[in-house]
Amino acid sequence: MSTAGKVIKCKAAVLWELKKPFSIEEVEVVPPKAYEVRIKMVATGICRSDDHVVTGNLSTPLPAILGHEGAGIVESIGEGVTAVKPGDKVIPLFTPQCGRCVVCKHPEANFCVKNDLTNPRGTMQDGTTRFTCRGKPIHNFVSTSTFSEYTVVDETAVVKIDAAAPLEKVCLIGCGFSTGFGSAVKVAKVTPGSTCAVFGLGGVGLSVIIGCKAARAARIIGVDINKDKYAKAKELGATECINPQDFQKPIHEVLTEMTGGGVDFSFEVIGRLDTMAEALSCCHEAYGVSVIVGVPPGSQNLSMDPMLLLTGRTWKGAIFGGFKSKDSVPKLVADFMANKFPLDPLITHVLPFQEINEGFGLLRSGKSIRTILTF
Ligand code: CND
Ligand code: ZN
Ligand code: ZN
Repeated sequence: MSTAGKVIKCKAAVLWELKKPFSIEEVEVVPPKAYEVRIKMVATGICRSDDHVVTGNLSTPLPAILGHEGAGIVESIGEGVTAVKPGDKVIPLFTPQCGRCVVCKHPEANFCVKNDLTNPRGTMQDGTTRFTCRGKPIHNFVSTSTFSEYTVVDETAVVKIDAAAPLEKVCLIGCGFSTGFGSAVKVAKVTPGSTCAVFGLGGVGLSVIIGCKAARAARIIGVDINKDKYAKAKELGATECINPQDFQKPIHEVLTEMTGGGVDFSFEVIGRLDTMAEALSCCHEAYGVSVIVGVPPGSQNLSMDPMLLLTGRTWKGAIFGGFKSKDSVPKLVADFMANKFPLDPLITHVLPFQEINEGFGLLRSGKSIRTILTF
């Protein structure tokens, strides 16, 4: 029996309050309005950005259904939707691509003005939400809300992918993989023979390493306080790994000495102000490029010595690896299908969706890289 045009009752993980576990609830998901798409989720990864919402580091209106790294199948479409049809395999896009705004028209930029990150409303483009639970409206999260059996997204925030793609793997292309990989190949533009330092060896940091290796960097130094992360980092291309806690001096001094003056490219993939400063300082004073990938704690500032930039360093940052989402995601899926990069090493755990709190526990304890929740 078709569900198109009807309210769907299904399970979703609702975050009612900060610093509380997710609550698996029955929610109502209303049909998509014009230019919207309702998706049956098949798999979703757990990214640290979702946890940043739980801790309060990343602000978004609550109660909300989080999750931004998913893949699913279109259940129904609203009026006027042309980009996808029921049955299509799709990836929701937490950075939309409307195709019409000044950012979408810019050849390099990807942070479409329709994003819900800078001033999050936690709604669809029309300012309302498609979820209710126990009679209350429940907010969306960054245009995606993948921690639900069904979700509704704007047509600008979803893209069709190869019908043969394994959704329980390519969901990582919805955030972690693309964010890390693009930060190396598109934002930093890592060059052959270069030296790179990657701060933070989680799912996103390891994807930076995959990107540095693909760009044929000669030396890739992983930096993490959890030594359990080193084996996987080396498997994916790190040539050495170091722990800041093993040294008496700041890690940027250690890296500057190890590399005879500083690395070519550094990446902060943790989300801390101190490591952002260390990553900037460890790149070469005359030509180093440092990229902020980690999401910093909200409303905190970092003071820095402008001399660090005056001598020639470049300091950048990007959302979603600088990729224009609609243009890039289907190509990245095709590249994965053509074995151009791996995703399997990033997946350490697979759990049924109902065990979402266990999945977050694995992330917080440093035991997982990516946990995939399956529906
Ligand atoms: P995850 O928590 O898996 O990895 C972070 C790693 O950093 C872990 O291996 C930690 O052991 C390590 N770490 C923690 N503290 C320190 C420290 N002081 N020094 C060295 N290492 C440390 O996170 P993830 O890989 O899922 O995400 C990484 C960051 O990227 C996080 O801040 C997340 O919010 C952000 C992000 C950004 C974007 C984007 O579009 N820019 C998209 N998604 C996630
Ligand atoms: Zn746009
Ligand atoms: Zn993410």
